[in-house]
Amino acid sequence: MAVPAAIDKVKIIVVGDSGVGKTSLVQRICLNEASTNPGWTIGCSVEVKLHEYKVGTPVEKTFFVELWDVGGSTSHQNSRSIFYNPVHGMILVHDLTNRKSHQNLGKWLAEVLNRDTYIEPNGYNYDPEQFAGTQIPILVVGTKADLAQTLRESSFSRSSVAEESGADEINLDCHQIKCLAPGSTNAVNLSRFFDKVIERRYYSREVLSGHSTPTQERRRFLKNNHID
Ligand SMILES: Nc1nc2c(ncn2[C@@H]2O[C@H](COP(=O)(O)OP(=O)(O)O)[C@@H](O)[C@H]2O)c(=O)[nH]1
Ligand SMILES: [Mg+2]
Repeated sequence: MAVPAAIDKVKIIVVGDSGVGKTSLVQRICLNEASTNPGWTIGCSVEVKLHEYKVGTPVEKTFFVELWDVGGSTSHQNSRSIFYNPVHGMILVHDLTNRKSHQNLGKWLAEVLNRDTYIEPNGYNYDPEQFAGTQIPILVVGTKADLAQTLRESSFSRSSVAEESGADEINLDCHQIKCLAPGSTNAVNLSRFFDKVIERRYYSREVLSGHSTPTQERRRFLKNNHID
């Protein structure tokens, strides 16, 4: 089999409150393991996964998917934005047993989408209307499904931020080897999300007619949503 000279890649940012399971999730996706004690993420760590775009179709192609696991502590809020450019996709992670972590997803979304605008610390204005139908594909992941089931805390209903941003959503237990087993609903949804990110980055009409900067992207987004 011919090995491609260069493999195109996409960059996906993984954000969410500290302790929700971002590192565990990234390790599960990229290494199919999740240590029970992943350690504190300082700054940012990146794992890479080879993904078959549109597998089984004539346009099938291999891509690198980079998952940027960004430390969630508030003390790093000012420096985090350097990791947000460029961003082709976003995974918003919350802990199903921690309601607050779910409520904070809007803040994370705003922080990444406002990456080229200076915003006062803690001054994120999450306006669901503004972010409805954002151009960047988003996946909302609820972790600790194992604990949520025993605690009976999880509603497992579609989360509001997923609804408002048009995001896909999966819930899982990062410690469970089978949680992303090939062919499972979670694995199919994750793969579909990666396809969407690649499609938007490499195959959308705007991209084929020339690259757009984050500022242009944001302007177009605001225009599409009739916000001046
Ligand atoms: N029971 C359970 N524990 C989890 C799950 N995901 C993560 N954890 C644990 O939650 C803690 C924080 O996880 P970590 O990946 O470091 O979170 P991060 O700060 O968002 O990167 C660790 O002790 C993990 O082992 C899960 O799905 N189920
Ligand atoms: Mg971490």
